[in-house]
Amino acid sequence: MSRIVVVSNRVADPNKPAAGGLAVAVRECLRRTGGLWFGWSGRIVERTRTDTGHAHASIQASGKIQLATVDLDRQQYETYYGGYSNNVLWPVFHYRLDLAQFDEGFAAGYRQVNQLFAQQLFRLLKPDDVIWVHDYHLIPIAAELRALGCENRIGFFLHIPVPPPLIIAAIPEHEWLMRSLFCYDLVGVQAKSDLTHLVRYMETEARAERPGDGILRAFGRELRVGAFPIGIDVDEFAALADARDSKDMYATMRDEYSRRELIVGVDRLDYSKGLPQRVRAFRALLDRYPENRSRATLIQIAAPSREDVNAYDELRQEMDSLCGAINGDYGELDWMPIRYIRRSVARRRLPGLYRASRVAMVTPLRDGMNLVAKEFLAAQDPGDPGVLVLSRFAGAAEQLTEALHVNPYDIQGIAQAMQRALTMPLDERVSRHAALMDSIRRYDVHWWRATFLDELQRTA
Ligand code: ADQ
Repeated sequence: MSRIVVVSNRVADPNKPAAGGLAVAVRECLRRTGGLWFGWSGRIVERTRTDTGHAHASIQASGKIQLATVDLDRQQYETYYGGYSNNVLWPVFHYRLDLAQFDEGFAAGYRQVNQLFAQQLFRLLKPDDVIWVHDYHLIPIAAELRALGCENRIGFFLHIPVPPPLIIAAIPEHEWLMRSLFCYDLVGVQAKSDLTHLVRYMETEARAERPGDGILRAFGRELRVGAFPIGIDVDEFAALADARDSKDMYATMRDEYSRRELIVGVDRLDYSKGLPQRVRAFRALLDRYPENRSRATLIQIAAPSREDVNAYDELRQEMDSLCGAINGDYGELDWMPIRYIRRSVARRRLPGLYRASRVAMVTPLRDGMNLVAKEFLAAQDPGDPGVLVLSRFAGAAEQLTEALHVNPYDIQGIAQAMQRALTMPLDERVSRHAALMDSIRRYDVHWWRATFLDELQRTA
């Protein structure tokens, strides 16, 4: 069997609990088959311009998995990662052209780091390796590998949404990115709506032909495309829910909030996650349905990320002020309406928090998938489950049709859905949860890995 080579921006230690969705999924994939995981070490080192191209990846073994990592210097980090990845591709792909900072220096740094990664990786490849590249940081790496003579199968999975064609076309380098995509054998996206946008983009901007279903032809190459919605490891998450840390968390929460209904939100502190809208909706809930005062508590966990990006600083200030105002206006000596915690919660404790909550708010303005929605469901007691309120603009909405769907911009609509969730009868909660569990079990992370890799193996 071919060796699997996973390439992602960051490489995580497979022995430590993984924080993000991508890290969880990749670790799970490599643990089964073994293989090589290549990417940035997360270190920023001092380096002169002249020696950047010659640095070798450092290699470490972790069980059946080999980890190959490359350091970046400050300028590379600021242009490739902070600049092009987080200030161009992330906002544009989340429909936020207003936040994009198109800067030639960012584009140059992005290209240079992708070239550097390709050079380092190429040295480590064997002829029958199957290469699986992840996410927007690395779109051009296949083109760089092909330029070096790499003929391996290369697949690409995009974890974030794909916006409509004219939004992508606003990126000054979009044609170059599109040509780079055609150097892959398979490009996977999360949702059907993403696939529709991607195909339309390639037809209109590259005049791609469609010789068959899921096949695009342009620039003398044939590319397969498909939607592969990412899932979670349901059994692993359920086992976490039954373990000590989670049970302790559950007991603490139930003890602390014995007279309250908990509404929970767990996100990265990111403008795509719809956090201010959610907090405003909670305020509307207290206004419109006053029976929730002294009764409902919103626990919002928001892990800081990309703190050096300006838009994140503004979001942080907005959240501080919104949450402070609600607690000031509505709080009682024995009741704080919002517990806003700007930190991450250890993964092993998360299921306990989810299980103690009556409602989960997953209301991103745009999201590739959103794994928190699936994790919340997996952590519930099937006999007395909580209710998921889900943005119709999360990729997960296509699959999780029995959740309460909301428009994340509609504050009153979200407040109504919160109220409906808080008052939903047990039999309805149970039947919705059972249907949702069927879906996340069927399309779990094992399904995702196997389907993508099978499809990649089938490419010519
Ligand atoms: P993210 O934007 O990071 O991922 P999401 O899928 O919701 O979004 O979360 C990823 C993981 O991080 C989950 O396992 C979650 O439990 C964890 N997490 C998030 N916030 C946390 C917090 N405050 N404390 C502790 N853990 C937290 C990107 C895309 C998504 C896509 C994933 C996977 O933006 O759309 O679902 O990749 O493809």
